[in-house]
Formats: sequence, structure tokens, C-alpha cells
Amino acid sequence: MVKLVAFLAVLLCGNLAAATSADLISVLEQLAEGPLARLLDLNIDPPPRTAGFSTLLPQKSIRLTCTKTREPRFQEILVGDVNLQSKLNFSLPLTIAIHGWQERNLSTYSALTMPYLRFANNTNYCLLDWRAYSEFGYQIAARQSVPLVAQYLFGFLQNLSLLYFPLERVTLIGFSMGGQIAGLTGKLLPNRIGTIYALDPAGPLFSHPVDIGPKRRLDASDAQYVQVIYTSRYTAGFGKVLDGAQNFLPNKGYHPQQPCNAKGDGLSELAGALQCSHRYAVSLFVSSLDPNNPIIGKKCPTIFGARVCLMPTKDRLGIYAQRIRGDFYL
Ligand SMILES: *[C@@H]1O[C@H](CO)[C@@H](O)[C@H](O)[C@H]1NC(C)=O
Ligand SMILES: *[C@@H]1O[C@H](CO)[C@@H](O)[C@H](O)[C@H]1NC(C)=O
Ligand SMILES: *[C@@H]1O[C@H](CO)[C@@H](O)[C@H](O)[C@H]1NC(C)=O
Ligand SMILES: CC(=O)N[C@H]1CO[C@H](CO)[C@@H](O)[C@@H]1O
Repeated sequence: MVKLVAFLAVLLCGNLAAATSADLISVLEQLAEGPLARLLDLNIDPPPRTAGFSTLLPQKSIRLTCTKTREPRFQEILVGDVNLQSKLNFSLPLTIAIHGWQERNLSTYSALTMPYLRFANNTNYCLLDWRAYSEFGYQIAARQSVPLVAQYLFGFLQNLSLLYFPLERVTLIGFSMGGQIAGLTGKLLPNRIGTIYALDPAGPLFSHPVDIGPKRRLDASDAQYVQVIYTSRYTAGFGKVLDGAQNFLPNKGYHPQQPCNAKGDGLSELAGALQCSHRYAVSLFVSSLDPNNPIIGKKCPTIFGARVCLMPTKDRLGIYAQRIRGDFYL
């Protein structure tokens, strides 16, 4: 997807050196929803699925696998599973990870799982596999798959709460479109889910070209505590910074993130760099899981329109945060 955005920017700017984030933002803001989504699809190889959405059955196409032990022993949770109480440990909290659009090899889970189980010990940990719905084109995925998968996860969590599992002990970790699924799931259970970590939640068709509003995308009220890590604002990532959440903004949330400068001036280098910035939210979150590797953000007040960082409030990004609301820069 980023390849295409970069491509457009290059076309419109005439030369690559001029294709800064500011240019990308202005390109994105000028595209209508349909054309933007179709352009994002052009970058996917093989091309995204376009037909057959309604022939899929959610209960057959969405899979949830969970481990209740630190040594990963994943078991599939079936729809209306009568063995739920043996597959999960009801005296431990529950974390569910949610991958992004077109994530064919589930790279978010490869990065997250072992460090999470090691450091956030004593938790049930589940992986939601919604690839069957995420392989559709961007517009179908954003408008139809995201609400449908959220509805499914809501059903699972509702069943869990009927068995007296306290939903404030549930944490959702979502990358990109997975962050939007986490939000919509939380909205269906008002003020009940404990925590959402949204790792560079998807922006196109959610925050730009127009913000579709807090009822239809991630919002700070979707869990008792929402932490958002922004790393590619207004390109692949969500643009607007959410009021009421704890927001972490490396490089003010924009591309290029620190390890993601394009190595050359070619198109594919720029595309790779943008993708690197989008995924940087996952790297940061994963690195922050090691208690000996604090990643600290500073909350700097704005005075007369300028950010002033004298003696700022500080907090740790990730699961060890003191959960202070507001915008933390790093
Ligand atoms: C929740 O339980 C109901 C009743 O057993 C079942 O029909 C539904 O499919 C379950 N939902 C999930 C996601 O397991
Ligand atoms: C569930 O977790 C608790 C707390 O860690 C532990 O004491 C207990 O043995 C676990 N139960 C099972 C069945 O593994
Ligand atoms: C998964 O896909 C991404 C991009 O499509 C690629 O960079 C990464 O190397 C792949 N990972 C594995 C384990 O295949
Ligand atoms: C996140 C968390 O609760 N981590 C704990 C894992 O277990 C060690 C001791 O075994 C604790 O020190 C950590 O705080």
C-alpha cells in the first residue's frame, strides 16, 4: 500500500527528493475514498480478493488459538466451545493479538509472541487469525471485514463474560487494521474491556481522506485504558491524535522513523522505508516488553503554540506505563 502512496507522491511532485511526508499527506487528503482504496490495492501481489465476501462464514473463516501457559501450547477455541474453561485459565488475565490487512505470513505474531509470553507472564494469550477476511481489497476490508471481525470477537468475549470471566482483565493488541478491530470490539462492550494497545492503527478510510468519526473507528473510550503508538501518521497510519488516550509519538508520529530512512532514492526504497515506519510501532512495543529496556516518552505542554519540554512528565511506552493520559513524545 505504501508503495502506491509513494508512487503517487512521486508522480505529483515530479521528483522523489521532494516526496516528503507533508507531500504524502496532501496527496492522501486530495483522494476520495474509492480511488484511494483501489490505488492501495494495486501494490498487493497477487492482487487482493474482490469477490465472495458473502460466501464466507465467520465461524469457519475466523480462528482463535490460545495458550494459557508461558511455554506456548496453542489450542484452537471453537465457536461455542464447551471446553473453554479448560483451554483458558480463568484466574489469569487474557490478551488477544490482532494482525493487520494482507498480513499473509502473520509477521506481527512472530515478532510479538515469544517476548510477550516471556515478559507479560501469567496470562492467557490468543492469536486472532482473520486472514480470510483481510485478503480482500482495502475498501472491503476496512468497511466490511473490520466490523464483521469485531462482531465475532465481541461474541467470543460476551460468551466469556457469561462464564464470569471479568472483561476488565482483557487486553487487545492490534496492529494497523487490527487496531481498528480492537476499537470496534471495545465499542460493542461499552466501558468493559480493560486495555487496548493500538500499534499504528490504520489511517486510510478511517482518519483520511476524512475522519469517519469515533463511532466507526478506534476511539479513546473503547476500553478503560487505550494506548496508541503512532509511527506513520496520515500515510498507512492513523492521522489524528486521540483525545483521552495515552499517545506515544516517536518523531511526532510521522514517517521516517529512526531506523527507516530510505537507503537510496528509488521508488522501492521509499516504499520499503514507509512500510518500515508503519511496522516500527510493533518493534517499539516488542522492545519495550523487556523490563530492562524502558522506552520513555515525555509529555511536553504546549505554551503559546510551542512545545515546552522543561521538566516534562515522563512515562514508559508499552505494558509498564503508569497510564497517564496525554501525548508523549520520543
Ligand atoms: C457464543 O455462544 C453462542 C451460544 O453458544 C454461540 O452461538 C456463538 O457462536 C458463540 N460465539 C463465539 C464467537 O464463540
Ligand atoms: C491458573 O493460574 C494460576 C495462577 O498462576 C495457577 O496457580 C494455576 O495452577 C493455573 N491453573 C491451571 C489449571 O493451570
Ligand atoms: C513476512 O512478510 C514480510 C513482508 O511481506 C517480509 O518482510 C517478512 O520477511 C516475512 N516474514 C517471514 C517470516 O516470512
Ligand atoms: C508483566 C509482569 O507482570 N511481569 C512479571 C513476570 O514475573 C516476574 C517474576 O517472575 C515479575 O518480576 C514481573 O513483574
